[in-house]
Amino acid sequence: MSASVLVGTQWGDEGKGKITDLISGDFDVVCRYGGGANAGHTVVANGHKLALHQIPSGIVHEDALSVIGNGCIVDPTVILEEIDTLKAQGLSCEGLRISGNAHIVMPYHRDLDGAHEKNLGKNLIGTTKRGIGPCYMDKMNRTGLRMQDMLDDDTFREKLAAALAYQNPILEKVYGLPTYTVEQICEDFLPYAERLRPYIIESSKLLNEELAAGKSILFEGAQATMLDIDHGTYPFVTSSNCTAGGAVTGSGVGPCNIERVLGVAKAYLTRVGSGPFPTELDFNEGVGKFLLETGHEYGVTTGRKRRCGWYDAVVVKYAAQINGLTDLAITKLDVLTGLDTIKVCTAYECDGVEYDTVPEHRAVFDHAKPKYIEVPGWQEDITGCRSFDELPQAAQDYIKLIEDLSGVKVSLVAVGPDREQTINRF
Ligand code: 2SA
Ligand code: GDP
Ligand code: MG
Repeated sequence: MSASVLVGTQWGDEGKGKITDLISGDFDVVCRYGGGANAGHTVVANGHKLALHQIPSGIVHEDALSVIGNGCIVDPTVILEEIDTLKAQGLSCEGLRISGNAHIVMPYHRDLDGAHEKNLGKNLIGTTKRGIGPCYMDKMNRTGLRMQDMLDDDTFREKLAAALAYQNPILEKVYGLPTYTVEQICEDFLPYAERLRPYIIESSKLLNEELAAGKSILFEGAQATMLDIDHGTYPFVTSSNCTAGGAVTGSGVGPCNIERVLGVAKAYLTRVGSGPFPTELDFNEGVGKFLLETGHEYGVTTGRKRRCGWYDAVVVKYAAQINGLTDLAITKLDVLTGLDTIKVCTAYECDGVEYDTVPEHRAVFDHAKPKYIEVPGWQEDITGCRSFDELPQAAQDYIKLIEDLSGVKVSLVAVGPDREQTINRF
């Protein structure tokens, strides 16, 4: 019995899709445990580039099962588009399974997400506008619809009628938005249900049966530690538990099954959306612009420019604690090539007090000023390196510094987007 969790250690887009694809060949099942179509996980392999939002990145390995766990929320339009795209690329979706307990993202969730953001004005969260917050609100409020409600048309209509009796007044009276009728939504959703029905299963049962049969599971985290609803920079976070603990509640397997927790960290730092970011650089000039352009830092789901900054060792150390990391994968090391020197944040100064861990109180973290050390960069192209020894000394030292500051072994180093462009130190 063994399960591993792969989790983002920063503010997302660390390259979780690439690392999941790389290691998922070693697992029998790959399972997403949280988030929805807000995620954008890129896989580059065998000459194909895939941007996955809902479906686990393990889908590329056709003999593995790809499970969307109960902790996820599913947007039927996005997942059906994704299934079509995968099939058009010659990939079968026969291994796809969707938890009947996963909640459905409805059209009104998207409307409410957009309207709420608009109302927040300059304090907006900068969401992906994929209806994530409103859908999880409905889940917690016990007014949501679940994938299992799609198994029977009459049940779907009945649940939808109850949901609309609650949602329509909010849409109309709070936000001045158009309301929905049951028929209007059923016109689109009943055909969606028809297509999705074969994939809907009792996922916790399946996952536990797989474990009992000696099969291995990789839990693929979406978003990241600093975007976690409990442990991130609230309220500038997503609405799910992205951290390793979410793998347990978001899938229904016991915590003792989890043997390893692999944290993915970018060799620098990016963030999309609002919220504190102590090591942020101006992406219009200098190193900030260099990272944006060299790293192609644009959102996979929304196309937004990502905010860029220096590697923040305090954030990754915090992620090591919150997730119980056993290993780290450092990605995009190649993007730093060409810099004379590289800065690494090792502590914050917050209102005259030094912190070597992320302050949990927002009023403190909002004022965090980074304290840096500066280390030599390297000029050599490292995209062809396949062993640690092939890396220039300065790049090796940078990785060792990351290990020292996080207390976690760096077991993988990515030096390019392709599956092959990886140094394995496991
Ligand atoms: P939401 O939509 O309610 O989850 O947004 C809340 C915050 O969470 C951030 N968030 C993300 N951050 C990084 N990457 C994400 N996925 C896409 C990608 C993002 C994109 O892979 O590039 O395309 O813009 C993601 N999803 C949510 C979001 O920016 C808010 O700060
Ligand atoms: P995820 O959300 O964590 O899966 O990350 P994204 O897919 O949103 O963003 C990561 C981007 O970096 C994608 O375009 C990847 O193809 C790319 N990428 C991943 N690893 C590397 C790497 O080591 N070097 C470079 N240059 N690009 C990488
Ligand atoms: Mg992403």
